[in-house]
Amino acid sequence: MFQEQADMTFTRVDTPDGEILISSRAEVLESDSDRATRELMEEGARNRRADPMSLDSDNPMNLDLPEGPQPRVRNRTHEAGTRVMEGDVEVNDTNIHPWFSGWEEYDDDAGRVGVATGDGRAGLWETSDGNIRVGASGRLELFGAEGEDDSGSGAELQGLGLTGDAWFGSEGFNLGGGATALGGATSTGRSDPNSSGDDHIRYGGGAGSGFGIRGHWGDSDEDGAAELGFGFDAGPITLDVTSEDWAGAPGRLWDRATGSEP
Ligand SMILES: [Ca+2]
Ligand SMILES: [Ca+2]
Repeated sequence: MFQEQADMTFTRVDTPDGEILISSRAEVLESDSDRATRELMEEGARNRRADPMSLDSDNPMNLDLPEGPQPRVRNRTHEAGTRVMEGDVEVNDTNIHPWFSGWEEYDDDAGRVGVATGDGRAGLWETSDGNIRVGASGRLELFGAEGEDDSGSGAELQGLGLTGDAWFGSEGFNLGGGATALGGATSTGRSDPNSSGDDHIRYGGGAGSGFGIRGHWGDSDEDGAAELGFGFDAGPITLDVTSEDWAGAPGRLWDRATGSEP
């Protein structure tokens, strides 16, 4: 519904010839939204006068929009919650990210569980941990679950999955791919920001085949001591080992095995 108000003004004018003229003038009172629209159009007109060549069909008003395509707010790896039958291809100025979820429960801290999931990345992107990666990675799976506690101990399970990675990042690199009918891995270790002697091991296997090599040099507990290590997939076997202090690792492993860990 559109409402308009007007002020009417009547003016009497006595001419030198003795005539009396009555003039009337109607002034339409502008609503807030009308004023905003008028100001927008005036700004567009000013900009077009200042730079006539800059007019384009995406921005006919020629307003001062930020440069380039804008990243979408919704980002699957940065948002906790439940998703049922969702999918999209997100594109921003550094990467393309196609994904779909049949059903998925995702939590940045606790982990995720999903049925029918596809997730791809290509370009340059930031992970939910704040690491920067360049390259490509992809994953298609009918069932997948993974979880990890604060210490870095956790478990993962995958059923009917395909993965591929070719990326280099601030926390390591990953090159390889594989197909899994049913596979799982478990991890144990310590991740303590008050200790620069943490170790971590992840190992697993299953019915499947893949080949991959990985390097690790991230600092996930942000204590200034990088967790250096390596990993590989060979056929049905997967293994990753990292340590903040490889020289002291044998002693700590001995302490842990004998139950004398401090
Ligand atoms: Ca540490
Ligand atoms: Ca560290």
